[in-house]
Amino acid sequence: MAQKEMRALGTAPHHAHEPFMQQALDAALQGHRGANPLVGAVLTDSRGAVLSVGHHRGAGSLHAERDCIARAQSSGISDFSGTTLYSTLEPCRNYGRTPACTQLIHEVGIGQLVYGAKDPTANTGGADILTEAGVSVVAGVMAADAEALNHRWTAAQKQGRPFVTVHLAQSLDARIAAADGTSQWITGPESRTHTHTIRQRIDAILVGTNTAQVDDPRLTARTPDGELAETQPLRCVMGRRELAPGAKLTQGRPEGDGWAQLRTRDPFEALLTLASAQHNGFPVRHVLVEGGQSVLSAFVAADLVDEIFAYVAPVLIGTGQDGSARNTLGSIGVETLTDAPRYGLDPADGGPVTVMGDDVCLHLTPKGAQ
Ligand code: AOF
Ligand code: ZN
Repeated sequence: MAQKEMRALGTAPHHAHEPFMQQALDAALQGHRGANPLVGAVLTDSRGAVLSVGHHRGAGSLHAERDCIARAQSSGISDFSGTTLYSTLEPCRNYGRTPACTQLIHEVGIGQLVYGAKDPTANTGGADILTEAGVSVVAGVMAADAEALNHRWTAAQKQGRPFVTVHLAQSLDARIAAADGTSQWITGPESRTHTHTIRQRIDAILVGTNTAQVDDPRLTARTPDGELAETQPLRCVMGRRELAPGAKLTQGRPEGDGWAQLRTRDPFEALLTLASAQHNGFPVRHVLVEGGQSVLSAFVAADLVDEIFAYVAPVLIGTGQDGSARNTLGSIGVETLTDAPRYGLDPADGGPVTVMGDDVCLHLTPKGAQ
């Protein structure tokens, strides 16, 4: 009976797999964007009942397939022979920060693999290995949705650069300071706490030399009580101007010891330099750009923004009496509205709109991505 049902599911048309793949896509959205893609997985038994659901929680944590299999195991399942594993991404073949999923899928004896998008990196080939190992493989189920999910991550991979998350903290009228330069604090403590959780999961944080001089930020990841978090990003400043001696981001250490200066105004060049740098034993694959105006504008103008967290505070600043204003962005090369880059609401990682204390956090990703 079970054998017969297995055969029936094994030859099922693509659309019969779609509800499970949709569930895996929904699970993937619970992860966060960055060094690794969003990936979700669902395990079903031979009758099509869902046994477990998993997702990837960012670089260094279990891949979605491992998470899903581990959850099934902890609910007492040990015989995987009649099961089908749905994964939004082709299972990885290589040992990266974590062991290869392909190997585990084979080891536990999963009968069938159904996946959405092919891994766009050199880590592809896992599906072929599994086919050779006797696992029945169905490729490309809801592939367009699975690819759209990581559209910008894939673009970053193809360009050989880190994924870029941008942080904007501004007044309702898109100001980052008042006429006299006062800027602390426009957004409230809840927004700043959220920023610090992001600082903990990135590889590098980047500001311009002007911000380094004017604000003298520490660029560390801190807990709400001000303690240093366990993992710290590489602190980076971009631009040619030399840092003031004693700038806080250096922590009094020599360049290369926890901080770096990228002596360029070209954001792509800065990213390529970072891509070949290591931090905490791994390549830099996720950068948080925090400001200021000229660095943010350069990244936007070069279409190098993959994700935005925009913290908007309900405060109006206007201009100085002379009309001067300190805005989030300067020129981004847009002279006519049709050229203005548009962003879509990002359903991943907490969703597109979150109230944080008195502020609203908008989570956005360029149009074309999901
Ligand atoms: C999967 N499932 O959930 C993810 C995959 O450094 P690692 O070990 O985390 O490996 C990262 C690479 O693995 C990443 O570049 C991509 O090719 C793949 N991501 N693969 O099977 C997952 N996140
Ligand atoms: Zn994997």
